[in-house]
Amino acid sequence: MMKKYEELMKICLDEAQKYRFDVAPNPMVCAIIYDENNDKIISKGVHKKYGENHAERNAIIEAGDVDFSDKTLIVNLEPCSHQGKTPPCADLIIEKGFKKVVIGTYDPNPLVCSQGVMKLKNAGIEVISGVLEDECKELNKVFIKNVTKKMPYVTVKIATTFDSKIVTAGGESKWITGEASRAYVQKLRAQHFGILSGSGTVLADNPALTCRLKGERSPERIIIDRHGKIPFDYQVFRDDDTRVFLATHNLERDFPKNVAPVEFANFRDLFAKLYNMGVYSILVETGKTILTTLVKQEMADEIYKFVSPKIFGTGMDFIGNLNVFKISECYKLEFREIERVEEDILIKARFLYDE
Ligand code: AOF
Ligand code: ZN
Repeated sequence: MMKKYEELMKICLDEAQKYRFDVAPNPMVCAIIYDENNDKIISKGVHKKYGENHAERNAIIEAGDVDFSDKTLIVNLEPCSHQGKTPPCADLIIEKGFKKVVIGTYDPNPLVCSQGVMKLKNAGIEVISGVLEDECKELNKVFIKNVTKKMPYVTVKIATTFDSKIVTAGGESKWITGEASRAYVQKLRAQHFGILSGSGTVLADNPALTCRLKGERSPERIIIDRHGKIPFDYQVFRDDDTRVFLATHNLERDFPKNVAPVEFANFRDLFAKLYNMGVYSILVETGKTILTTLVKQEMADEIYKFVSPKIFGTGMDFIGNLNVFKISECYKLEFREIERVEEDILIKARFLYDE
């Protein structure tokens, strides 16, 4: 049966992710009601919009007038136990008399946090947890950070040579990685709420920082420009219905109406402010200086490093001085995945910080 649960959980993950931007800062959740005796899916329910029905409730409504007493509910997140904008799913599941509940991962929301499972178990429902747990956590990594830290989830994207260089000794940086890697970055942009870049990169390349994939949404732009050096006719400031946050200390300018200046003390302060304005995840695409500061301030959650099979020898390293003199002082990561992207390799790694 475990293989079957995994197969159904995959369907949940697939369905849930379609509503990433509509449900935020809530998690992406899908529930399936399954008849084990007849190997049949009875119904599917998805959490589709923040403030509206949770996945379990939608699956139950969709099932209609059914006897639930021999049915299994599969859901990628622990059913909630609290009264939020909607009533507790665990209570509804108990009321309907389900036989079994299969969950992917526990809900880290301090208001739920394994109390949903406890309620179900106390009511005599069999609970199986941890089905495709890693995948379920990965899907909702932004929610997990949001609900536990009230901060956006921050992913740094870098493209380097095999010897971790980002610029040649002669000052060239285009292009280090291949076309497939650059197309992959477009997909990443579409999945993030915000994209962050700095004045160095913007002044050098005048990038648009949009997602150029058809039908996909572009992230909101966050530009770090402490001294207000970037002219407002640069591409990042154009008015295209996407909010632009300008992180700056120079408030003396007349800002275009689509540009919101944000004063900040450090990255923690800036990110907390952005979180409160609905920027729940950020893709950082900057140069060495900002990346170094970000890592020093322990504000990056994850790094996506595209490595191209080229060697520059001398040139600019992707990261600068972190004041690490002893190995025991180094910044630590955990490798999560390695993917081949045509001629390049993508390494996904998570930062490990002491709590
Ligand atoms: C579930 N199923 O589909 C979702 C859950 O304000 P509310 O009522 O929408 O509650 C939001 C919280 O409920 C959210 O922070 C998370 O802990 C949980 N989300 N739970 O059982 C769902 N979206
Ligand atoms: Zn719920």
